[in-house]
Amino acid sequence: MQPTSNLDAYDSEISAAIHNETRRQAQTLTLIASENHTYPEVFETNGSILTDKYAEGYPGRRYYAGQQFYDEIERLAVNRAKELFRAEHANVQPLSGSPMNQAVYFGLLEPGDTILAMDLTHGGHLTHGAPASHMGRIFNFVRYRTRGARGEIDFDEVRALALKHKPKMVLCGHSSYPRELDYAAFKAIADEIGAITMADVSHIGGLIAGGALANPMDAGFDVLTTTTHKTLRGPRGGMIVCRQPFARKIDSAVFPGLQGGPHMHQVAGIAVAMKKAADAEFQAYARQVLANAKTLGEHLQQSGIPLVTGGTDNHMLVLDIAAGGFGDGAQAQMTLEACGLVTNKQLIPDDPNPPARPSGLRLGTPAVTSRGMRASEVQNIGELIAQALQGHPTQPIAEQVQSLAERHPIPGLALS
Ligand code: DSN
Repeated sequence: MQPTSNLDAYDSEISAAIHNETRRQAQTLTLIASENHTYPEVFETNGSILTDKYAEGYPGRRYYAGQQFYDEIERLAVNRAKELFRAEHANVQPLSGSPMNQAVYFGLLEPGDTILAMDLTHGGHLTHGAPASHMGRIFNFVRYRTRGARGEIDFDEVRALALKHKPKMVLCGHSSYPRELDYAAFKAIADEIGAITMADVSHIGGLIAGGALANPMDAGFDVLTTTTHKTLRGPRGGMIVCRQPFARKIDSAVFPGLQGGPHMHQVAGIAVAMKKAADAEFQAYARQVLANAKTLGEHLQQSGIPLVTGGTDNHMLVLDIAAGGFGDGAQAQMTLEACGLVTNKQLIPDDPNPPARPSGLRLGTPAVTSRGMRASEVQNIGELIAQALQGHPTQPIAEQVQSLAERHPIPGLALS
């Protein structure tokens, strides 16, 4: 039973914005690597009565009455997370990626402790200690970088920094790095100094769940964090899985340490997305996301658009717009958006330009793959991107993008 709605009649401004956004997504192509199209079933959980209730605590240990079905939902989500990521413990309550990572730091470390993490322009995330994030002020972040044309992690540097700074935690993971990570190498270095290992796989969580990329928990990592709305295709949210010795501290750090009542409509949606992710169909989806990214990268390179690291092992591509002579990432983002190709500007390693006008542009294939696109459509997208960056007239490109988008509807999305 779903609530009946009269949003349109009651608040025509908000209703119109939702209709317009629906149309915008339907008629354009989302190429932002961190975005995706979720399932109709997740829209159903997110719009359900579960949004009404407080459920502070954990299954069997809640603070308010009326929790029978919330316990059931959270237990299902936790068990599915443990199975998908082959972990001993899971917490599915983080509201999103930032509180998820903060909970791990606060749960397992003390303020002032050192964390060894990826340099931000080389692909690290804001919560990995950007000066603008509170985490950068509370913890002491030391940075490792990538090297060479292929952008490999410099493990000599990781080890030297680990031995020098003795971090309490070795953190790997990224929001803009198109290569696979060698988890065993991180683990070996962390073991040498007795550090906790944490992998923030927010971008690639779905690709790991779908078996297309390696799982850091299989390499003996202590903690894995992932958002649930990127490659995992669930609702917005975050989750933490870990080895049993870290379970209690992480749970207490999430609640009551950092958050109050979990958003149980999200938790239910996360459970649904993980049921989907356990299916063979999702494994095929994860492989197709990777294949599409490779195809797109090859096409762009053939068109004279250089890629940071020279290619991709995952779902994302980082284009070196400045080196290609196409201006900067901000200009490229605007040019492409005018054509219905929705992307984001991106810093590249050691970028000489500021974040507002960086040298790069980041692309990803999760959302177009969710619309059923494969090699030929992705080649077509590559061609349209190249034409737009090369200054071809906008209108014909925009028409082709819209036509491609409309031939591949967003699953379950009705246009009214
Ligand atoms: N905003 C997300 C991304 O685009 O990578 C991460 O926080």
